[in-house]
Amino acid sequence: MSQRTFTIVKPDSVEKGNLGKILARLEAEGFKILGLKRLHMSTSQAQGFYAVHRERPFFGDLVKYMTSGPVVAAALERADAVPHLRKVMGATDPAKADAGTIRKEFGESIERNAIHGSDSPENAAIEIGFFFSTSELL
Ligand code: FUP
Repeated sequence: MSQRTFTIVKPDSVEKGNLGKILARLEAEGFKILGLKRLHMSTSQAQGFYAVHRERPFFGDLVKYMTSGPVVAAALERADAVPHLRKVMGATDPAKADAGTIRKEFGESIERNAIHGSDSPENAAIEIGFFFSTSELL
C-alpha cells in the first residue's frame, strides 16, 4: 500500500553538491516527490524538529549543525515508503551503514550523515506537516 515518508537532505550533502545525486537515487528507488523545499532552518525550527532528542547529549551540536547551512526537505511516496527509505538510507553512523546505502556513500560522521528519514508513518505525517501545507503536496 502506498505510504508517505519524509526526508531532509542535510547541510553536508547540499554543501558538497550531492543534492541531485541523492534525489536521483530516491527517484530510482521508486519514491515520488510530492513536495520539495530548499530552506535554511532557524534554531527554533531545528529544536522543534528534533524535540524528541532534546535531552540527549548531542542535541545542541545537532541543532547547530542542522542550522549551519541550507537543507532540502522532501515529502515522498511509494509502497512501504517508511521502511524502504530507512533501508536505502542506512544506519545512523555511516561507518556502520551497509554498502550501497546513501549514508555509506555520502555521509561523513554520525552527525554529518547526509540525510534524515522518518522512523514511522506517524512521525512522517508530523514531519511533513512541519514543513509543508496540504496545498504544497502534489
Ligand atoms: P536516525 O533515525 O538514523 O536519523 O537516528 P536518530 O533518530 O537516532 O538520530 C537523529 C540524528 O541525531 C542523527 F541523524 C544524527 C544525530 N545523532 C548524533 O549526532 N549523535 C548520536 O549519537 C546519535 C544521533
